[in-house]
Amino acid sequence: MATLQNGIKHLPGYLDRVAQEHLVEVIRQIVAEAPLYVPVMPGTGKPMSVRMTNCGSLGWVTDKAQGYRYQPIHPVTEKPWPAMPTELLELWKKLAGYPKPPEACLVNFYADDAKMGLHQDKDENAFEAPVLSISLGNTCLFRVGGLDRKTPTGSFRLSSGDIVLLGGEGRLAFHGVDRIYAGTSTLLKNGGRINLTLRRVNP
Ligand SMILES: O=C(O)CCC(=O)C(=O)O
Ligand SMILES: [Mn+2]
Repeated sequence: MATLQNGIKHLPGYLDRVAQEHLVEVIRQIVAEAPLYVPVMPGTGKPMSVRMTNCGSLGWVTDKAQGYRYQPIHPVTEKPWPAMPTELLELWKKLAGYPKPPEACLVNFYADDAKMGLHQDKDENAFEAPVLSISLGNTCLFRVGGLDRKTPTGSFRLSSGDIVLLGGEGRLAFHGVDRIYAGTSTLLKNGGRINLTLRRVNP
């Protein structure tokens, strides 16, 4: 395990291939019930390149009019999000060091040309809890900075099965995904990358 700037933790290869394949199957079932949709930026309405869905009692959503927020229903189907799978609850219990379970799991799907700009995860009211991030599929270049957008950033690769914990001082660190490296994993038949982030929203 590597502890990076601000105490951010990187656990390379935490999930073995069997566990990764199982999680992909679990996510396929979630996506069948709660389809991936194209999120748009608040204000401008500019579409993001990542497609999203959620599971858990709350899901992170964004749209032009109401912006970033958590809500209990899918913005397109207007149905409650699928339940948080036990596999994810178990990972949180082992790694998060926080007594309450995560309420939201944001599922991000990156096609090989998708990316995510530098941002903070700050729409939660429970910064004492970490954000636990799981990478599946193609490798990405992940960028992390400090608590200020101007703090110099560093970047490293996240591969399939890696876990990152944004916790402690690093909970509000700026981070983003600069690029996906096509063809670096055989986990997802059509390429791309899945990222799952487990979040506690209420203290
Ligand atoms: O894809 C990743 O590794 C990070 C995703 C992320 O930062 C987010 O969804 O807030
Ligand atoms: Mn984030």
